[in-house]
Amino acid sequence: MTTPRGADIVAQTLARAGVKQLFSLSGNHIMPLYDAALDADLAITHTRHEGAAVHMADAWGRLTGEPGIAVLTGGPGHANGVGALYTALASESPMVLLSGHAPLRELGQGSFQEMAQADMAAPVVKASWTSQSAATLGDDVARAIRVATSGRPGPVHLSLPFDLLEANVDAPSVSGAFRAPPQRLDEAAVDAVSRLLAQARRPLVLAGAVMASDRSHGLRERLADALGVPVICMESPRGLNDPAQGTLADVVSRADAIVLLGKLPDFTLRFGKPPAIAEACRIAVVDPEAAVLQRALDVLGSPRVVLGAVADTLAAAQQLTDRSPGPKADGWTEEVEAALRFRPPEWEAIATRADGPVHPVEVGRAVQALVDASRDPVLVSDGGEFGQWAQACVAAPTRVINGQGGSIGSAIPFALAAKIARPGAEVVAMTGDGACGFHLLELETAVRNGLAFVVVVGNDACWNAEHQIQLRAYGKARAHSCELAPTRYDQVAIALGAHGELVTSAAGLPAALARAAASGKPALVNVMIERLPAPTVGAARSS
Ligand SMILES: Cc1ncc(C[n+]2csc(CCOP(=O)(O)OP(=O)(O)O)c2C)c(N)n1
Ligand SMILES: [Mg+2]
Repeated sequence: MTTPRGADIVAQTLARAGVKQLFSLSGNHIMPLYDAALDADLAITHTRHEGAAVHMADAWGRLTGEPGIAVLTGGPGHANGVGALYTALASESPMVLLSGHAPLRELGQGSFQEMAQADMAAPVVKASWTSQSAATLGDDVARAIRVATSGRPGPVHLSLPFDLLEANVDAPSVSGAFRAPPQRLDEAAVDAVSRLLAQARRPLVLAGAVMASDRSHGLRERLADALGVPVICMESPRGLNDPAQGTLADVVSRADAIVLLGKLPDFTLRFGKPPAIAEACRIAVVDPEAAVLQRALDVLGSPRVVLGAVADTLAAAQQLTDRSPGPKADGWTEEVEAALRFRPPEWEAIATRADGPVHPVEVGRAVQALVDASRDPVLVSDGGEFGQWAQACVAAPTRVINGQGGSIGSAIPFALAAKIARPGAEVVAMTGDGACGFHLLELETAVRNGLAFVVVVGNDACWNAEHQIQLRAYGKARAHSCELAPTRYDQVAIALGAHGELVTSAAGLPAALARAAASGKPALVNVMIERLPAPTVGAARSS
């Protein structure tokens, strides 16, 4: 056998870790990796923008629990991908960004596309570094995967200098595990958390993104059943005002005991200040990071925080499920479930004129029908006000949303990755017209790779979320520069080889969605919608 190159070590280490799929945009610095991918049997989905490749790796991480791998070229390619890492970080998604890099031997001499790549990625990843030796490239890759998947999962960046990828390696190091053992809650803490919940009258468990029903493989429901306590996963930058969670703010403000299970006490909880969380509420914080426990004490105040313990979210949830004293049955859980399900009753009566722009609730209704008719539906949601309507109106067992980072533009890459991860799934992405433009050309990637999914664009010809801020903050006369053209994104889709539908009335929506789903291609349904502010479900109930 010939002596392997550094690039072969990287590719074979990925293969040993179980990786089969890379998301990439090519470039000089990473062509050795493309070559090595052949022998390591790694498929490459080649995107049209580096940000899309990172979003795809993010969606892969969330949907499979295995790290998504993005491979970008050095310098500007890397820089183009960095912004998308923030979405993965905020959604606790395990993924690794491998970027080509100027050769070590030329650093400081003005090498082609030389850039401080690790420094650039550092603020939006768990760990970021540049490999320093070809012999230890395998260790670096193993460490990147281990860090991405352990504790609070998240993105990791590793820069791979070109000279290391090309170097022949006689004795590669093969140490380094791909997984770290989970951090378990100590038994005294299991007892204390169980007792706190059992003694409370209105207890809640608020969990971070990894406890979403699909990502936790139903552990969220099992924990709630075992404890007899509502377990609520918070994934939205709207936080307590997430319109997909009804009147969540109301039940959280009334809770007398809260366990923050991998949930940061951040802006989404209004930093726990009363009345968001009552002054008298007792709070336990279970988190993979010791630093978060300290932050929770500072933010929430020591008398309210009765317990802090380090543990991985899923491990702790499983321990609490196994040890729970048995369900309580006092009506509180039912009350909370009803609050989360609550939507303003007047939404049911919403019906738009036969010829007018469609109300987002009607779009949601039609998409829900498609979701309900599917065996394995995956809902993707993105965009400003339309994204909020989508999440409030459509429920699906598996969701990939742009998430707490609140960064727009990821819908089409997410849909693509979802279809690769789950080939049998019916993937439906709902996105605003502004957000869909970020990565619209990835429809060509989908066509090229034979991936069929449906993108529903809520087209209000506007960056409406920002337009609404202008209306609220500065008044109608000063609302400017947020208009978009009422663009025929459906025709763009057709030009790219995808299926396209234009919908200008609610009546035409179900048939257009059905044709899109049956087209066997990536499909874009361009729905001209009413330009409305995002729903405020909690406020609707109290008014
Ligand atoms: C990467 C990024 N850029 C800008 C923003 C600010 N932003 C949030 S929503 C929004 C408007 C989105 O427009 P569209 O997708 O059409 O949704 P709409 O609000 O019109 O329903 C903008 C510009 C952001 N959140 N993320
Ligand atoms: Mg819009």
